[in-house]
Amino acid sequence: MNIIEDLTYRGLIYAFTDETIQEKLKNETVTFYLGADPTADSLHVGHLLAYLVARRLAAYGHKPILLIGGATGLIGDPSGKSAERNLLTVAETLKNAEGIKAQVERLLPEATYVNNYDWMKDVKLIPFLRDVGKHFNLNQMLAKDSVKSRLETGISYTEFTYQIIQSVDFLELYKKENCILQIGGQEQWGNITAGLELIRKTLGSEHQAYGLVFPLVTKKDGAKFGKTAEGAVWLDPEKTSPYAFYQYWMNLEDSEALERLKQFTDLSKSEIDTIGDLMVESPHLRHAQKTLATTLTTLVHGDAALIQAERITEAFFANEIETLSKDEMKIGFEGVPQAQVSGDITLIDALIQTELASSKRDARTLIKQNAISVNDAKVTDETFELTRKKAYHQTYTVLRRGKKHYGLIEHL
Ligand code: 383
Repeated sequence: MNIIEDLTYRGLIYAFTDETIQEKLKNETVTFYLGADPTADSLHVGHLLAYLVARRLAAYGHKPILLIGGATGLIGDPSGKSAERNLLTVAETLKNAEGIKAQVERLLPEATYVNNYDWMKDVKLIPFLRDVGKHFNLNQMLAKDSVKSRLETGISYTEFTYQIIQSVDFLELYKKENCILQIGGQEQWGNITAGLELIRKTLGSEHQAYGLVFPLVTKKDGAKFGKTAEGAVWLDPEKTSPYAFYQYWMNLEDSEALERLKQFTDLSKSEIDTIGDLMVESPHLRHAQKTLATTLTTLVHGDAALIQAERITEAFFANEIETLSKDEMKIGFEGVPQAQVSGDITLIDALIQTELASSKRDARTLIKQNAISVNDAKVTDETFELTRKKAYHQTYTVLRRGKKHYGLIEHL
């Protein structure tokens, strides 16, 4: 498979600005760039896809430049956003940029890193308007999706200007690094094509640069990819634990998991086909989900984090929660209804506080029906007390209603 066939197989091509870049990607070494704005302190799995596309291009011999938008992060990209963003302070963006860079470096250590703040910070208004602004046609700027879609609801001059700044970046990297290709998600199309035009208008029509955008990852049911009930799936282990990250992939539907294997792993078509066959033979083993979870947890968080995520998963599966360390329990019960109590508490109150029962009466009925376990032992005594002494690590008591509904009491 050549790179174009490979990207096509994986569903990673939404559009090229000009098909001739396909030949260059097949036959030459192309310097390309991908940008991200430090508008949050971490990337999420949506960004991960973009960096994996960059990695794929790099694996075929192309040269990646990864841009951190120190300047653009201060402005706010309106692309794909339905409302104006709040401005971040310079200090916030700098801090975010550091976190993001560390995450990306893990994925693409060999790439060249640049920050557009370096060339944007000294730009002077009058030369900017004369040298750059003159090349931008207002009608074309207004016609970009990012702007057009906001004309009714409102867009500030600040965000309206964003496309010009991203264009200046492309021009800068084209001139300095011979970077001829910019990649991004499909919503970046308007910004990328604005850059191509600026390059042509500034340097002359023989200066061709290109864009490649990949489709936004969508789920069949229309739900947003990369979100759990608790919010985005982040790459920062403090925001989404490696265990929660692992679980995210483990819990995908079969058909979605097979699609994600193409997009998010380096497995070949025949390897993915084999996994597809195994999914038919023994779907309960969740081959696709497991491959995704192990590969991506290792890639993003490392081997030790994978081992821990697997240990927690296994302990829950085998009902051996008592084998987990205190930290692992905390991680494993994230997102489960929890209550903190000082010292001891009655089982009935504990069931109510963890929302496993809606009232005392409900709690009593559940206990009588044999539906409640405490630290994995069935309890039928309505007067049962949960004591700190008997808690795991003298801290956690695990409540369970039926097979699957957990609650956690943390004894302070
Ligand atoms: C800034 C300056 C440039 C080139 C690009 C940029 C960033 C760009 C942007 N990208 C998104 C982001 O930062 O806003 N204007 O969150 C996301 N990207 C990538 C990909 C994606 C896009 O970082 O579709 C998802 O991850 O393009 O939403 O000179």
